[in-house]
Order: sequence, then structure tokens, then C-alpha cells
Amino acid sequence: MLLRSLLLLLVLVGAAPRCRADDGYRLWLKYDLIADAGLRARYRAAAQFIAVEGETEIAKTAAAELQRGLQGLLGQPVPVVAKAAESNRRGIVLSVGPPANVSGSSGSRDGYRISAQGNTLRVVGGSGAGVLYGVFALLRQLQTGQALGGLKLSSSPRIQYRLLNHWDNPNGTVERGYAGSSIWKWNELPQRLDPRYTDYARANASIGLNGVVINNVNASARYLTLEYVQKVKALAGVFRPYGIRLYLSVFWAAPKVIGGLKTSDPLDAQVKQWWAAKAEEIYKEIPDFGGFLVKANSEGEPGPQDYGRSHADGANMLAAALGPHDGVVMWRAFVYKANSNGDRFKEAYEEFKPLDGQFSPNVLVQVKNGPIDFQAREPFHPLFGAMPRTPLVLEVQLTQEYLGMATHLVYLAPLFKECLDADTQTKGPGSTVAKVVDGSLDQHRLSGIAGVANIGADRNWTGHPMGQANWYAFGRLAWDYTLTSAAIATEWTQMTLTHEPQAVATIVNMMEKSRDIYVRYTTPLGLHHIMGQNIHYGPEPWLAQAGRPDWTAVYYHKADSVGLGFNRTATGSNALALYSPGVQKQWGNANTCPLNYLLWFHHVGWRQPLSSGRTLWNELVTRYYTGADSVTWMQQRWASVRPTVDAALHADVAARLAIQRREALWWRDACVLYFQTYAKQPIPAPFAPPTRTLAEVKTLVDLYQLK
Ligand code: BDP
Repeated sequence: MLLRSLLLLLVLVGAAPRCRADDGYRLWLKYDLIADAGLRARYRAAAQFIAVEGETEIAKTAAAELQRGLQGLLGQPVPVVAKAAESNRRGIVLSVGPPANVSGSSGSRDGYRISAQGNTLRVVGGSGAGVLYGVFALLRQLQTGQALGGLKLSSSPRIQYRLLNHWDNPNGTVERGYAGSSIWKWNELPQRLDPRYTDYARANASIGLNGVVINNVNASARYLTLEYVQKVKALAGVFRPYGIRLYLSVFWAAPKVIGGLKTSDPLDAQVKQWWAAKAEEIYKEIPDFGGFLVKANSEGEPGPQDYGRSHADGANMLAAALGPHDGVVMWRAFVYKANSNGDRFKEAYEEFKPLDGQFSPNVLVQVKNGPIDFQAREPFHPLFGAMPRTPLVLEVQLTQEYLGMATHLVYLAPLFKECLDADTQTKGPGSTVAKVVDGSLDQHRLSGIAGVANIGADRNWTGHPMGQANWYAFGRLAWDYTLTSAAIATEWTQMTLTHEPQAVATIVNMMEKSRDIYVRYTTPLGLHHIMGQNIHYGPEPWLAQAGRPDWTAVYYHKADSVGLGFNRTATGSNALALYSPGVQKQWGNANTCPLNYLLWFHHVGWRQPLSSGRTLWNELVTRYYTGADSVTWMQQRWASVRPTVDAALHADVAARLAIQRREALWWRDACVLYFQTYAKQPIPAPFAPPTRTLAEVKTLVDLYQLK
């Protein structure tokens, strides 16, 4: 009897549909069986074999990925055959051929063409990597339910170096990381290769990324020791079949710290020799090593200025060490001095603009999207367009340091696009940041874009399940910045969350609005840098004392009895003068400056009427209140898609939205109560004043900062 029940149980378990909760590990590469039987049958008919012509290592990776994807999506194995079957069977042929005929930068060897020809669907890549990108593009067609008949697709990346920057430390922590510890297990390397490294490489390749800086810009010299070079080599070996090159952030003072030299002066012969030998040593182990990323003379990091040398002297010395090996230096422009009378906005520009034309050909200067530091909204960095003789890498942040960490739902593609599409007007209208970055505006051979990763050891990689969309969107835009944020959100949602059209539309709509909503309840109208000290979370607009004046909030918002905002016009810091005349015209007049940038450039009277018809005070309060209320709207939208999304994932996002709502109210109350002490005006109807006092709200910050 017992045996019979046991047997019955086994049979039942075996027969149960395999519906495991979605833990998010598979990202957008789920390859679940296509539910629509008709569509599945059409795909099955078209994909009866895979053939690879002229194999390269990466093309083999591509064939394996295609096989894996088709097996999952079609629910049946598809054989990889040696040669394109001459029979009348229909299948997919992968080959390396002439680069895709698509306008783009010098990265066109990475391009691909997909076309239906007779019985076969041909994926032709300009290189093995191009084949791999083509395969992922084809899989994306299947994952999003597109027709294959008459399919004609071709694409080529517009930007050559498409990198993730990890801010990971040797001890397993991640600077500004909110998704658990680092995915790199240094204590296990090089002997054990966590399978996760391969899935990570697959994910990056699937969105067209081709480089990874694996460690923090506040770099430990350790990575340059022989012991670590062996570990790094093992990782590079995992990335290589996916077309991904590995790069290191380097600690400027390494020659002193691990090299035993007395100096790290870039013009010192022994220092030059030390770096050249180090590069030699790395390339011996990792022949396709990408190069160095450098944060120097910034936030206490050492650098060439310690020896009276310039950033160019430092970058060029490293470039000379890497040059013989085809490596590049990405030298960061994120520098600012502690000057209470200055304007941090101008400092990177003032240091780097005079160096334009002095950098070696294999140096790129890496510039953050905005002049301060990854705020929820910043004007584009004035260096874009101002250094025509230097290739500039655009650095954006995927990890949500200032955007609610891993609890607030903020889809970042609109933020990235806002910067890429911004018109610097330096060479007439249409001189967009994107054209500076892709090298087309000034005919640069090199071009690059970098995203500070939001990835950690959490099972779902990004902590917030929707954070995956930011990783995804970064890669897609790095490949092709002309894609719209909505199109990217749509394909990501279909591949990751649901195929139900109404739900897809709802989720995409919510994602598209999420960044503006976040700006409204945290830093509306161009407010910036008023967040909690150190942790950069929650509001702390009253912060007046910190390690440096430009780490306080009052330095930036300048609230007083007259009004609010940083006057950066000619009567103030004159940072506006760093932009071209057209841009100055657009932002220079408080009456015509778009409201989203108003307080970035102007000190505006509390009772000043704005283009919205409201006074500054009333507009400010309106934005804080409607922003916080919009989180409730997001909660409702998310609730409406519940039947169509995995239950565990749905509950996870719903819980994070509840936190977001609570914290939006925190931001709202903190900011309106604090600014009210200067504006001295009531909360306008129809909004109800906060039910707590400023003193009560202030204690919340202490709670978060564990004071
Ligand atoms: C800031 C971060 C800090 C980074 C720095 C950087 O607060 O942790 O080290 O940028 O980019 O956003 O170097």
C-alpha cells in the first residue's frame, strides 16, 4: 500500500508541468517554450539544422547558443551539421563574411546580416563576434515572436568599445553595489571557474558588449601582482569565446606600492620601464587584454599631479606601455578640487579642456554624462564637444547610486538617451553627444561608452528585478543609440516578463515614466545633490557640514529667503559659459530655460511665476506631491499585470514598489518642509500639508545612516 502510494506520488511529480518560480537568474535569455503552437511550428519548420561555415572559436560559441536557444524555444533539439545541408531541409547557416553594409563606426567587423535565402536563413558576421551578435539578434526575433519569412536584418555597432565597468574590490565588496557581493570569487580563482562567469559573458554578448573592466576605479594595486594576473587570465579565458576583452583599473602608485620604486612620477625612466614590463607580463598571459582604466588625482587617489605632471603626461606614459600590444588607456575626467568659492560643475572642464590634442592616439578620456555625479537629471557634461582632438568615452551609471539603489524602480534608458541626444551645437546644430562619442563628429578612429555595472552575486544579478532592464538597455544603446527607450523596454519585457500584449504595454509605459517620476519626488526643476550623506540615499537637503563643501547639499541648492537654485549665469559662477553659444541661449535665460534644468542654472525667486503658470514654490510643491502620487500609480499599474507575470517576481517588485512609495513620501515631506523654512509659504491646494514635522523627518535619515 505504502509502496503503491509512493509510486503514485512519483508518477504525479513526474507528470507535473515544470513550472518553477522565476528567480531571475536567466535574465532575458530564458528561452522558454514558445506558447503559441502555430508560431512554434513555423519556427520549427524554418530551423531544422544549424550549419557553421568557416568556423572560428566565437562562431562555435554562436552555434552552441543558437542550439541552446532553439531547443528551449521550440522544445526540440536542432542538430549542428558540418556543412549547409544541400537537401531540401530548411535551416540556419552561420558564416563569417564581408562586414555588414551599415553605416557605423570602425566597429563594423562586429556587424552582421541576416537574410532568408531559399531554404536557408543566413547569418553573416563581419567576424566571429559578428556571427555571435547576429545569432543573438535572431534569437531576439524568436523570443519576441517576429516573423522569419522574408527576414532581412543588418546591423553594425556605432561605438567601438562597449564596456561595463565593475566597481568591485578584491575583498568581494562592490563600491556602490546594491545586488550583493562581487560575482568574482578571487579566493577560488584561477582553479575554479564559477559557471556564473559564462552566463555573465553570454548576457553581455547578447546585448553587444565587448569589454569588461573587472575592478573598482578606486583600484587596489593587487590586481597587478603576478598572483592576480593568473586569476585575471582565467576570467579572460571565459570571456574570450564571447568576444569580450578584459580590462583592469589600475592604481597610479603601483610602481611604489608593489614595484618597490621610490616614485610613481610618469616621467621617471624607471617608472616608465616598470609599466612597460608590467604590460609585457600581462600580455604574455592575456594576449587580447584590453587595457587600463585610470582614476587619478580624484577624490584622494594618487596621480601624476603628485609630481607636478599633467593628466596627459600620466595617460601617455601608460599608453606607451600598452601601445605595442594594441591596448588602450581610458583616463577618467572625473576630477574636482575642494574649493568652497568655486563651482564643481566647471572643474573637470578647466583641467581637461587645455589638454585637448596632447593625448597619445591610444588614449580615450572617459567623461561622466553630467558635470557633477550621476544625478537623477544633469545637463550634459560641457566637455562633450569641447575636446575635438580627443576621443571621449561616455560613462553612465547603471548601479542606482543616486537613484534609489535596488529598491526604486527607475528605468534608465530615457536618462541615457537624454544625454546621447543632447545637442552640444559645437559644430552647428546636430552635434549631439552621441556623435561626439561615436567619433563621427570629429573623425576619431577610437570610440567608447562605459556603464558602471549594477551586477552582484544576488541570484537575480541586479537586486531589483527591473534593474536587469538597465543592464540590457545600456548594451542595446551602446550598440545603437538610435533605438528608442520604449522599443528597448518592449523587447526586454517580452523576453523577460510576459508576452501578453496589454501587460507589455502597461509595463513599458510604467518603465518609460519611471525616471521622470523619480526626479519629481526627489530633485524636481533641476535640484541636485541634496541626498543623504555618504550613502547617497534618501533626502538630506539641510546637510551643511561635510568633509568638503561640495559634498554638502546647501552648496548646490542655495536656498535663501529670496529663492532657490545655483546661479551659473554670468552673474554667478558662469559655468554656462563652458557651453556653445546656442546652448547658453537655451539655458541662460530663466524665463525660457526648460523647467527640468531651471535650478541647475538659476537662482529663482520663490514667488517668481514659471512657464507652467505657477510660482516657483507652488511648482516645486506640485512636483513633489504628484511625483510621490505617481508611485501609487505605478503600484496600481503593476498590480494590474499580476495574472501575466511570474508570481514570485511579481510579489518581489510589488514589495519594492511599496518601499518606494514610503520613501517617495519621505523625500516629499523632507524637501517641502525644509524648503518651506525659506519660502515661508503654505502648501498650496489641493495638497494636504505633511502630517509630520521637519524634525521628525530628519530623524529618518539618521535611521538609514545607522547613526
Ligand atoms: C561617485 C561615487 C564614488 C566613486 C566616484 C567615481 O560616490 O564611490 O568612486 O563617483 O566615479 O559617484 O570615481
